[in-house]
Amino acid sequence: MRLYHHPLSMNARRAVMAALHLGAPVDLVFVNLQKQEQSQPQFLEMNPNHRVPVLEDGDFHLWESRAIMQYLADKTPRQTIYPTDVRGRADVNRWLFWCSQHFTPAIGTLNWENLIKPMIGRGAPDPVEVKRGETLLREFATVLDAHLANREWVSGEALTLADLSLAATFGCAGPAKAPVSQYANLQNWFGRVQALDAWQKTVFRQ
Ligand SMILES: N[C@@H](CCC(=O)N[C@@H](CS)C(=O)NCC(=O)O)C(=O)O
Repeated sequence: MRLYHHPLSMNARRAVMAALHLGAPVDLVFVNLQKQEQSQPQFLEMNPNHRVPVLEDGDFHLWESRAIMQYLADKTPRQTIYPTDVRGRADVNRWLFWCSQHFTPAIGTLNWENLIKPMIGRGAPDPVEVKRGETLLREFATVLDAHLANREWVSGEALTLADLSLAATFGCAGPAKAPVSQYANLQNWFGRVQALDAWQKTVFRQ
């Protein structure tokens, strides 16, 4: 299998972390987003949304990072990070959807305004958007922080796809200047994820 990614993409990172943690047989393929390789016809044939990550498994192309995580886990015998019982799986799925719908857009807004826009010459952060991002972040970080008050991991007793997905997003909080230092439970949980090999191996080093 091939996993098309970019090392600075939080969305690609969660799929890469899942692949590494599962020991899935994937070769990483670098897509140069700065050079718009994701908009070339060959790439668009795999993903018309011009985005990484994309997983290639023979003639099957799968996009959407969390769908890729689920697919890789389902293909891995005796994996432990995507429960197979109905409730356990539903709980992980709940957090994966929440991550996609709420948590990532909150941090993603600040990431775009405070980091990416200035970096690629698209102008200064828009204060209205920054405020909107901070309001969203406050709402959702409060939910996750309270959830983690007496838990080590987001779902169940051990690491799951939910942790990898949420941590990939949370990892952008610093560079995105997202105000998250006051969320102690969230910070402690993040420290646990950062100790994982899959996290360490996907830290971007120039
Ligand atoms: N919902 C998608 C989002 C993917 C996404 O936005 N990827 C960004 C990088 S973080 C990208 O490839 N952007 C390139 C572009 O928009 O042209 C997922 O979770 O996979």
